[in-house]
Amino acid sequence: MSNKRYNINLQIIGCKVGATSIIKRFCNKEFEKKPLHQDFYNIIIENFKINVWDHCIPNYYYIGIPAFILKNFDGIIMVYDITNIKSFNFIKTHWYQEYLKEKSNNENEVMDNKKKIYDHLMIIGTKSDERDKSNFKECVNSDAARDYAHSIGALFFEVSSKENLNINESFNELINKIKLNYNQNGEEILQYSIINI
Ligand SMILES: Nc1nc2c(ncn2[C@@H]2O[C@H](COP(=O)(O)OP(=O)(O)OP(=O)(O)O)[C@@H](O)[C@H]2O)c(=O)[nH]1
Ligand SMILES: [Mg+2]
Repeated sequence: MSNKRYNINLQIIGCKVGATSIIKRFCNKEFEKKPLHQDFYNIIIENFKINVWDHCIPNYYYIGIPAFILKNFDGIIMVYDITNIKSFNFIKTHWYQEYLKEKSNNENEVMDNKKKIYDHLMIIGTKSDERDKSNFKECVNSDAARDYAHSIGALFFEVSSKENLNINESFNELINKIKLNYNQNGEEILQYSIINI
């Protein structure tokens, strides 16, 4: 195993749903009722430094995702609140559509400039601890959400930052998938080779 350290950059996308709490639970092993915003967090796992970026754009719901957010990350995590059906639908109608648009732009750049393509998407439904308490409220159906995520090739987890449920499992699965792009020494394997014709 190499003694170098490699970066894995993840971007979390979520507004008023519990996104920052997920990162804090994973990187800082803590939960706060009102987490303060910080642009990025990290945690070292073996010879990888996992950087998780948390861009807080309050009017996501109105303007969509700025292109820069979807570029050049190894993994994108889209978060909804299981007690807020609108937040789940928004992933389907907006964020995933923006992701597809940027992904296709990025694919063209990859061919031109050998830039890395991000290909790893995970959808997380958070506040799973609220499901039993929220019988007064309709929650996002787990099976339907999982089916949707899998239909677009995304990993899917329901988690609770408050109760520390499934947080490590979800990140580990995403990170392990991303690591398949690295060889045994932790060096990145070029995903695309350019062929001149
Ligand atoms: N019950 C429960 N509450 C949670 C959980 N995660 C976050 N919360 C609460 O949800 C609220 C929003 O959490 P944040 O992590 O700040 O959410 P955010 O999506 O980063 O919000 P903004 O940065 O303001 O857009 C806070 O009051 C948290 O305490 C969870 O797993 N369970
Ligand atoms: Mg936040």
